Amino acid sequence: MHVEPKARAAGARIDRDAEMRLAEAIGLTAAIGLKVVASKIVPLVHPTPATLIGSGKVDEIAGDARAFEPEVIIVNAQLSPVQQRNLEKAWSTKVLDRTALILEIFGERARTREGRLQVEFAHLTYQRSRLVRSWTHLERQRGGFGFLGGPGETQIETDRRLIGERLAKIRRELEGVKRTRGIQRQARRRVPFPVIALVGYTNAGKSTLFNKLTASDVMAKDLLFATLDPTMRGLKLPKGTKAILSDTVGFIADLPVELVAAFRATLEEVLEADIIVHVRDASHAESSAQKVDVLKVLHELGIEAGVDRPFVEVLNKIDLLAPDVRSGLLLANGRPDGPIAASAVTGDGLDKLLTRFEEELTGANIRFRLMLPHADGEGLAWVYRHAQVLKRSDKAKGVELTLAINPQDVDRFSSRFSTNVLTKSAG
Ligand SMILES: Nc1nc2c(ncn2[C@@H]2O[C@H](COP(=O)(O)OP(=O)(O)O)[C@@H](O)[C@H]2O)c(=O)[nH]1
Ligand SMILES: [Mg+2]
Repeated sequence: MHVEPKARAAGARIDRDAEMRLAEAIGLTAAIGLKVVASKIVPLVHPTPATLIGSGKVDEIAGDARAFEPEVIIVNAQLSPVQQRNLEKAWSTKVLDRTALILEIFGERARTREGRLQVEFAHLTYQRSRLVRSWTHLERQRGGFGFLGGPGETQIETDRRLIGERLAKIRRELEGVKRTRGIQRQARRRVPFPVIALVGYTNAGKSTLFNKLTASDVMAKDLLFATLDPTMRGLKLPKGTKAILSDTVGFIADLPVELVAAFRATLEEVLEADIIVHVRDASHAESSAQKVDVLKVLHELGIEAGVDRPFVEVLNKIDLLAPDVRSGLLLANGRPDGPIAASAVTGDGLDKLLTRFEEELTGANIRFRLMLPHADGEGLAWVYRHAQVLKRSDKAKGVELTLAINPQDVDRFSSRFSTNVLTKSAG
């Protein structure tokens, strides 16, 4: 359910806003694996202290709750602890507000130690102020990350002192983690393939694109960690370059301020990416403003899109645009540094996108041409394991290969093959 304040709930454009916000909330709900059985927009004329929305609406939704018997009702607004409790009573259903929903998502997605601590911190701060019956149940049911483990929520409520102590401890740990962050990042095992990270607003189509690009790809099965982490999957590009595609939570409109640090922490993984892909909803009314937000946050994270690493902009959902606009955008797709217009649903433009990924990845590598004697089967095997074979021709003298090699592997390569190299060039 989305609650639309009256200040906004007037006029046709505003209706569209409310629809968009409801769509976003539904997307966020789906992101934590819940199935949405019903949704509605509730206009808010005067906020009611006890229940936020008016008693007529509370009754109406109580009827919906009896009809659909949901596990949880999500109110896309901030509820005070009292309002949450009253609504839970009126609807005989667990109630999550917007902050709780977003925290659930961040909790599932935070992977780095700093990320987990940031989310735990935000979660505990939130919990300290309210009854958490609904939530803890939800976590248990979905096998979520269950911050406090064993103790029941009544105990959590009655012992705020414990939460306070834990918060203080997290704060100290966070300071420690921040100090050593640089060292950890260097030490972290590099994924054996380049990583391509999808960023952008919620609902831009990141997950749809992620699934579409990796769906028919057998490589997903080859990679051990792919099965461990559902947001990373293998991807084989048109000429055979292998990469890992990584999905992210994405930006959320009107993010509650107390969640900003936790949100950033979920983007930590992006810092490691070799290519950053900004997925935009080209049909969205606020598409340009969203782009500015995304670039700003990336900048604040220390990522200079297009400067320190390749950056690709995707204008997604072009199937929703007028045919002439769509075909105009598709025509412009070939331009070297321009955006790629695409539709994750119809598949339009995705071939161009994959080609761009490959160009960006192989272009950053060092190229070698070399001649390997036919007898050097071991050398050939090494090459196929560690380099991208761009071209191969079998000649009488041996096998002539053109390779692209990751800069970090060049030393190893050079010492093994110094006598075989014919030419070397960048890019
Ligand atoms: N028409 C259309 N809908 C799309 C496209 N890509 C995604 N969607 C829809 O947009 C909504 C949000 O997509 P999702 O992938 O969950 O976005 P995410 O939040 O960025 O991961 C879903 O309802 C998708 O079906 C597209 O190219 N065209
Ligand atoms: Mg998604």
